[in-house]
Amino acid sequence: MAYFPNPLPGTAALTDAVLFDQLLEQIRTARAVQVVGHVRPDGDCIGALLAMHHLLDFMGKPHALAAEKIPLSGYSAMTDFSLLRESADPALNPDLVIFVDTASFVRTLTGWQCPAPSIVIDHHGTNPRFGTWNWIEPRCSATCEMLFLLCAHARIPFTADLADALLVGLTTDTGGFRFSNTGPLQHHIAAELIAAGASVPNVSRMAYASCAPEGIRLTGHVMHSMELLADGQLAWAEILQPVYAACGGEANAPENLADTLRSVRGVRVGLLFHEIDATTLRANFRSDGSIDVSRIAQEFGGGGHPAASGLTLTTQDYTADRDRVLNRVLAELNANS
Ligand SMILES: [Mn+2]
Repeated sequence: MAYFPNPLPGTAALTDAVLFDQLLEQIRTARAVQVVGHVRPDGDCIGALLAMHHLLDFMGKPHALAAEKIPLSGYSAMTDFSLLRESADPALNPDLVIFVDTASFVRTLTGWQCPAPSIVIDHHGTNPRFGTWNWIEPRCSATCEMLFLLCAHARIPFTADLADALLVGLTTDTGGFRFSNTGPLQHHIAAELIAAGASVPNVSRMAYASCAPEGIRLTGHVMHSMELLADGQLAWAEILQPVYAACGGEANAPENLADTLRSVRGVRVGLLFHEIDATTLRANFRSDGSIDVSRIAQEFGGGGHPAASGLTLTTQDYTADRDRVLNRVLAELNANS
């Protein structure tokens, strides 16, 4: 098993030894820990939940893992994926809660009250720091990158399972090491994780080659129905209820479907709308970096990263609210042309 006693190049600036020791002390002195991720957990969130599971196992702490609406995905092949639950464990009686990759408390568990002091570990710059202890690091590409730093600091042995979990998050939140959040450090960490036993083919298959057939049809629909505005700087599409109904619902939609829209030449913002049901509109934003889409999402109650963000609206009029968001993006493009 691998240890990382020597800091990798670039980790020193991201490693706050005082804070890390404080967080580890809270875990060490806890009796039982509930770990919570965000609704519809993505690869980074599922990787972070399972990485926390391995860390807590190593520290001998009883724990439970929860996130709502876990999608049907290739991640189910990960070791101990079956430990994930859609709600908090009522029998655990935790005295510490750890939130991973959760940009806000409303994106956690419906109707649940946090029963204990909490640690928030997240890389979304829009995070309001809703925990008792907050480690928010927008310079990290993934929450799994943060957990790599924490585990390395704690001298946790990097088993193949832990390395796999962290590599899933690092791979998916960097878009397969293609996004602007990818630098030398992300490649260094990936190299260390692979050396520790992470499987690149398994991670790639789970993240990119486990799509439901209906998910490919949804991708085709988005590609086919895409519309361009603002002289080709904005590419947008929508998945309306009948399309979702025909394709088995949102659970079949591939993660990062909106990236497809951003990939068109000359596009600065890709915007994908989902008509989830009669009163729910969801939107995903992707930017080339020239527009901070996390600020726009935040204006509508959402959040995320400058180049990748999202929002969920309760709506009485889907089309009117969709156009409100579209016009807001068009205004931003005009103001920054
Ligand atoms: Mn993330």
